[in-house]
Amino acid sequence: MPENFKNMRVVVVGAGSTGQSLVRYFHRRGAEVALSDSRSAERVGPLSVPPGVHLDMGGHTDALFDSAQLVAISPGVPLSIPAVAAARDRGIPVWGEIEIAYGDLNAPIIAVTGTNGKSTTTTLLGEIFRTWGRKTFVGGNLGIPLIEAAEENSWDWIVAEISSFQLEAIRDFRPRYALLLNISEDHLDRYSCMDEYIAAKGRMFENLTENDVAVLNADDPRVLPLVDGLSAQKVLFSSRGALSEGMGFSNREIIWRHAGREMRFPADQLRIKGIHNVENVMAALIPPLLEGCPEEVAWRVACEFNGLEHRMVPVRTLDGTTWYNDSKGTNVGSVIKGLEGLAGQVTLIAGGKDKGGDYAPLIDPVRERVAHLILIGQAAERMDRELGTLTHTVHAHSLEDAVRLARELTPPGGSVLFSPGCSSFDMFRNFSERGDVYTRAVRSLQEREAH
Ligand code: UMA
Ligand code: ADP
Repeated sequence: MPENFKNMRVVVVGAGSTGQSLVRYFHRRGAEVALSDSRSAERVGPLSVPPGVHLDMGGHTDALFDSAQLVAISPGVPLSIPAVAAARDRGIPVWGEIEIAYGDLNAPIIAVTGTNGKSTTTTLLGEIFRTWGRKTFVGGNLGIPLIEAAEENSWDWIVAEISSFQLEAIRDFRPRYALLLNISEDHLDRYSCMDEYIAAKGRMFENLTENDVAVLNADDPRVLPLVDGLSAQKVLFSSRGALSEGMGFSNREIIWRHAGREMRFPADQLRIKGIHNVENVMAALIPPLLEGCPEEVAWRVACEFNGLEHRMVPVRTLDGTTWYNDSKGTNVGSVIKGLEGLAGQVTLIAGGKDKGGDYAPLIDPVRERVAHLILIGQAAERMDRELGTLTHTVHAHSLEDAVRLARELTPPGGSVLFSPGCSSFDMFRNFSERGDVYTRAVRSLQEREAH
């Protein structure tokens, strides 16, 4: 049952895309809405909110939170900031946008979380359900806030990418399908330790019942312990072999065994490459196949899926060197997968805003696969200390400079991989702006003159 928000005093925290969607949502439902942001109005910039909404910019005013009946929080705002922590202490409900959307949405939700592969898997799932003729909303952490789905509440399915930040402020959120792709180090600038990050991810399962399905990566040692004792049906996927029940991978075939039936799909037909993408495809096939989507439809859509921008995209081949854009590689786990997907020696451009994680898992891949390491951004010094002795390492003062250096250093036949392992916010607005800058710099390189 949707809450009745009429005349309720609601404070929305964070004036990004989530906050603005929340303001519009509550305003339409007759609430008395205020929007609070730590940044000044000037820095926040133009807002797409109705006139008459009270704006509390340049800090979070305690008195406003004191009188609130509900605080609706954006994912980028930690629950620990003083104004929010005080509201919680006084018993004022603090809900995230996911929770508020859940209370209103009529359609079943397929929620996708994990450290890497969420956007790829979410998008592919959406494509499969739409091609199957189901009216499907696709959004969440991917871009369009989930709360926007409530405006046209006539969906057959909702496919939502869900981040750990969003899960921190749920109460009843209960997806029909909960997919957990993998867990590796990330966001340790927000969480005090890895256990705290894992616990946030684990909250996706807390309201599941025996009528719901958890789709889980059987190969990841952090995944299964998280769902111990879960009453929901568990469906596993593994890229390390066929499973007697579930989705497996063997001899380049994806093998689905369920309820006494077997289906086989040749992975070489997929356009998206790499074992990590086989995992994403396996996870994305499970909900539609369980829901009765014809296997030819699901598999055709998976095969025709081109992947998303800024994820291991071959930008061009120039003088025998292929340049890859993996600007969305924002943690160590995704850099490792990026390197694994390339043959031969690689020039790696990495760095950006450090997230407090451990670079040690990169030691072996860098030693074995990276001929030249080119470092950019705030993290460059730390990465140099922890990885710089393993291979030839240089610093670049901009991404364009890094591209220029990579051109000089990489012999024909090699690969240049831009997979930063860090977030972009030290030098760019977001990962896509960063990827665009890289792509432009690579495209503007001139061919060497033939001798
Ligand atoms: N702010 C405060 N007080 C604070 C901290 C922040 O007022 O103490 C304000 C900031 O000044 C800013 C606003 O909060 O104006 C930003 O809120 P937000 O960071 O939640 O940004 P949104 O634009 O609402 O974007 C969020 C997600 N951002 C984060 O989780 C950080 C987007 O994911 C998501 O696409 C969007 O909601 C729609 O669901 C981005 C992301 O980086 C892409 N996600 C992380 C990731 O993928 O690794 C989790
Ligand atoms: P997310 O939304 O979780 O950040 P994306 O689909 O956008 O995931 O992919 C982000 C990065 O992670 C890409 O750069 C890609 O190379 C890498 N990646 C994608 N899928 C996986 C996976 N299943 N396991 C590990 N790395 C992955």
